[in-house]
Amino acid sequence: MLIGNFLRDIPLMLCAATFILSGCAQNPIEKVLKSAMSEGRCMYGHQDDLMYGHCWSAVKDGDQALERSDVKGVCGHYPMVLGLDLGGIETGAQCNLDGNDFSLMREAARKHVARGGIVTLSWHLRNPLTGGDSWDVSSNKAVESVLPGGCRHQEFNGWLDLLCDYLQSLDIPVIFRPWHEHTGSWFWWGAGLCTPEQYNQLWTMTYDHVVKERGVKNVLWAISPGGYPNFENWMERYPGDEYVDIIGLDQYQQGGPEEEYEANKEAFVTCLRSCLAELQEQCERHGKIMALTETGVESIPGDDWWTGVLAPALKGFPVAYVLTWRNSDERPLHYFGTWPGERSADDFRKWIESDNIMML
Ligand code: BMA
Repeated sequence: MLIGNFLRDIPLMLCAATFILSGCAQNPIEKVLKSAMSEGRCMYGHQDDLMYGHCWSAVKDGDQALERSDVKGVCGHYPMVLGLDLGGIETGAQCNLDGNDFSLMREAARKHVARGGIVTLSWHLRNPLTGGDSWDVSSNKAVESVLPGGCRHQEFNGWLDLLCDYLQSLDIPVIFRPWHEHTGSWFWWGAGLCTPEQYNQLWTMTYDHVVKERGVKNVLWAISPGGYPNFENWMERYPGDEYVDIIGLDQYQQGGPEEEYEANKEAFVTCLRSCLAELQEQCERHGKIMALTETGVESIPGDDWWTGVLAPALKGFPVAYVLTWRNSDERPLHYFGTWPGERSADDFRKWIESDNIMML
């Protein structure tokens, strides 16, 4: 069943308004996510949904209306959760790493919340030591360099200040999901590039700067291990319950030709289910919100990904939201959500109807 009516949105809007006016510490998103979990409902999210999509771009067209959405084009509803990325905010750039103008992103975030939705922000920031991007893993000293006593510590505090300026300028409650997929080694803060202590210190230093020093209170903090975490020890890289509100997971199905996709579907469902079971255990133990913070399969090589893969993977887990990654406007095969005319569009509609998925 779709929930898109105005009445349903009033509580979140009122909450957001009260929150903005009072500057109170209670983030209203928390309540909404927790009720979704307890009611066994899941929200759908899509990265950059209002900014651009398959072969169109509000950014390039300077479209301030921000009404277009691939997802809405398919089912008549916006996704409940809008993902945006802050990569580039740390350098004072006008646009993020994917070419999104930060001012337009602010508009999109506010508009989305005014419509009753939830915004989540990831951060693919530059490598502070090498000057490369997030994926520059050429040095295992990058994390160490930004910690107290490190050669980039001062400069990094300046990066955090630019981040805080932007978070404060939003004037809406958001989810912030920094230092993600840290159980893999493809980002400079990844497992192979720093010790668990350094990772945890990176997180607490970020949190203390943002929350305690700068007083940014409009943020729920989400941590998300990624890939196929080694569950024996992944909680070594966890800063502590007082620094985290949501524990998520980023996990993708391998793309490729349809035959391969068909052949590995079942194994992916099994793998994702076993990871979600671990995640659920930790979320329950630590009293945290559970989410599938990133997922998808590039180019969706089958007609039934939503009901045939995602739905069976999620079945029975109290996942507050699931977010599929972006539909690039520039790379026609780099999409993880559906769009009008895309082969799984019918199946997407079926999924949100039959699985009681929350949309706007
Ligand atoms: C990755 C890809 C990149 C993009 C990055 C940050 O998964 O989509 O093209 O720059 O996310 O959005």
